[in-house]
Amino acid sequence: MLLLVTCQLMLVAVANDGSSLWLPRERNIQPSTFVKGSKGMALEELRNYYRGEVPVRLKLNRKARSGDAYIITATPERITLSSGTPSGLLYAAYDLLRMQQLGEVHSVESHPRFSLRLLNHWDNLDGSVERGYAGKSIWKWEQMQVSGKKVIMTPALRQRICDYARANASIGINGVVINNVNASPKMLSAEVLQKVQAISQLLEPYGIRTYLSINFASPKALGGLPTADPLDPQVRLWWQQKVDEIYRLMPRFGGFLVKANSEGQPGPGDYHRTHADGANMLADALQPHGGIVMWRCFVYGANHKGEDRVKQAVSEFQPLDGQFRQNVILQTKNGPLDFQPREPYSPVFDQIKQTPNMAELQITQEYTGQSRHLVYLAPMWKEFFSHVHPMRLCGIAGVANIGDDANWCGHHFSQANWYAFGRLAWNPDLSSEEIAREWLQLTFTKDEAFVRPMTEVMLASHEACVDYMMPLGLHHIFQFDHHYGPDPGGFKPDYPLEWCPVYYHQADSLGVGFDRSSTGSGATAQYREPYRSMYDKVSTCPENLLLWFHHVPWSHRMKSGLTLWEELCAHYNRGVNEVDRFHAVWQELRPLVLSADGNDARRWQEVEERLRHQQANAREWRRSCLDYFRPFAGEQSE
Ligand code: GCW
Repeated sequence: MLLLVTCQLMLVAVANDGSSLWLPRERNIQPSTFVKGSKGMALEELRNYYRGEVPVRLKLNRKARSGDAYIITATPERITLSSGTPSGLLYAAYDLLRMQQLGEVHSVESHPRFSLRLLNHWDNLDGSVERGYAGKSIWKWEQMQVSGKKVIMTPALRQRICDYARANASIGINGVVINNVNASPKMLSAEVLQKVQAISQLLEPYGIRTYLSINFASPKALGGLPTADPLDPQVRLWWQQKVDEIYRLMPRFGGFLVKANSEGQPGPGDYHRTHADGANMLADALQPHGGIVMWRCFVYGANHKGEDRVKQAVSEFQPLDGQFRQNVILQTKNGPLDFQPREPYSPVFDQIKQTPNMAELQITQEYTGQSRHLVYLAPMWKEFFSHVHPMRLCGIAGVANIGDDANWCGHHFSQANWYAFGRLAWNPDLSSEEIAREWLQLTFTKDEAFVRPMTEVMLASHEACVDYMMPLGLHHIFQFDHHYGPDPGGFKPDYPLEWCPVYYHQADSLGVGFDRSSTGSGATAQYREPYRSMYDKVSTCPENLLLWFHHVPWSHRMKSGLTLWEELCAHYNRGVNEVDRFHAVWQELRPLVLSADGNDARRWQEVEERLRHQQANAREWRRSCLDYFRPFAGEQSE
């Protein structure tokens, strides 16, 4: 009898696969009657998930001019949520639910620091995801059938998209670009646009606007015009009509994201026009509808071919500053190269003064272990904000790490990066630690014996990754194309030099590192003071960026007293030891993870396997890099 009962209980306890993210897991069987007030998604969410007995009132004050800001007033008798917008109320509702989950409800006044808090999906129409490590795209185009003016979607797809919208809204994300910046012209076909409309209708109740990446050659590729020249009247008319068509379908459509004349994508340069000509043409079409253009500064290898790659964005865009329409925003990656484990900030943020700037961060871990390594990115993003003050940005975009894997992000701990991105986009003053603690408590357990050591692991994980991959400012020594493992000797004569690792470390018998100082490529001159002078000299350059800016002799004495070579070895060793330590902590915490809600064996095991893999990878990085650099440094193998 006892055995039977135990078996039944085990059947009931379905393995936690991570699909519920950080959100409350238990829905009320009967919607809560304690919640009253203005209708909408906030009311629905609280009815379903609020479990307290203190009555909650939702007040929508349309006269308030504070956008999505909200106030929660909590007294022992009543909790009042108020905002000027329905989405503000929704954010307040999620804040209340979060406090409920964390076990302490208090009064709050909150407002978002950035008005644009966007995810950028690099999802393709064929279901693949560029740099996606969590399965296929969540937009299942084939599960949407267009029938006349209607789109019929499978219930599973509809549910997944709503869950996705809900997760985003719970952390304040208010817009999504749903397709890859390497955009197919087909994205703007009538049929696909109808499907986009169906998606946007599911996102909208959660305060999320839809945006699209466009292919600049669409008038030619899709519209059959002989040119896509932005100054051609027919081309301009084509875009105008396309934009009008989009807004007829989606009156709250957000606008376009554009990658032009970069890595083979078409752009205004194909017609000897500038980026401003291209952006302004689109801006003119979008302006009557209130739409925006986010024009990417990730441009190299075109007009400034041959120049140090990290200088090219400033060379290209700085002369155009002041020529863009008001509804154009320049979107720039945090660093001047390409989402490396550590980069200095991009000097575009210093040099573009008259055009609004947005920062692009990469949540998907293309260069930080993909979905195999536990690397918590909040500390890296905070480092960026410490140089580029959030006040200088009007928005922030994160390249999504979301796919159709059950747990959304491949690695259970990669969910923390999605979460941290949203929380920082709302409030960049939150500390990495606060966010990690919060996420761990919501996602695993509130037990301090678990939260404390795992917070520490998360906080140490980014620096560990830098140490075992590319310490002291080394960069881009990844294997070609997939960018996963190490290849410090990588060189392919048929590839652009700026894709080859050897171009970036410049190792020789004298030293290692890329001289970007005033005696080298002069990239340091693109920075504002005090950074310009600081980065320019070996003696003042922060050691964690030394080899980014300087070619340094192997015998150079570091602050520790070690030679450069010895210091390099010490960092690689530290990185490996750190991952070993993370694994040991995770093993020790097994009983706590498992007892959290009795069904967490699966998540524990999946993280365990990935940590073992990370350990092996960290060793591989150390071996491969030190073996490669050793002969240059004139050292004998051990
Ligand atoms: O990081 C590089 C990636 C490309 C990506 C490109 C970009 C979408 O390797 O896959 O393309 O940057 O940001 O445009």
